[in-house]
Amino acid sequence: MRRPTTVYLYELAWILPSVAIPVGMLVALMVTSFGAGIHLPGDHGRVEPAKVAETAPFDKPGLLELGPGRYEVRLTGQIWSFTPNEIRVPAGATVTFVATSRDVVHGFFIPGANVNVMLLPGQVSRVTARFDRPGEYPYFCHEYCGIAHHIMWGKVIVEPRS
Ligand SMILES: [Cu+2]
Repeated sequence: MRRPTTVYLYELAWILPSVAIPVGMLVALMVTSFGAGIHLPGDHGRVEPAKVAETAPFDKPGLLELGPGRYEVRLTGQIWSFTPNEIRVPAGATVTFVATSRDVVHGFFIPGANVNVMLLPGQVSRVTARFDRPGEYPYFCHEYCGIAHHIMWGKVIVEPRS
C-alpha cells in the first residue's frame, strides 16, 4: 500500500499544473491584449454585399489622408482582385484598412505588417498597421476563393520620406 505522503505528492503534481496552465494563459492574454495591443479583428459594421460598390465608404475605394502620417484605405476584395491593388504611403505612415468583400469569403494578409483579416461578405473589417521601413509590401488573399485565387494580390508601396 502507498504511503499517504506519496499520494499527496502525486495529487499535487496534477493540481499545480492544472492551476498554473490556465493562469499562464490568462496572463498571456492580458499581456498581448493590453500590453501589445493585439486584438481580434472585430465586426465594424455591416454592409449589403450586393450593394458594396454603392455604399459608403466603399463607393470611393482607395487611400484617404486623415491627418499628418495617418491614412485610411477603403478596400474591397472581389473575385479575383483587390480594389485598390496598389497603395502608396510615405514611410512612418499609420494606415487603417477598412475592408470588406463584394462576393465570397476572401482574406487580406500583409506579411511583414500586422495585418491578417478575413473579408466576409456583409461585414466590415478594420485593421491598423504602421509602415516604418520603405519598400514594397505585397498583400494577398489567403482564403481560397476560386480558380484564380492565386492571382488575387496587390501591394503597399512605402516611399522613403524626402
Ligand atoms: Cu480571394
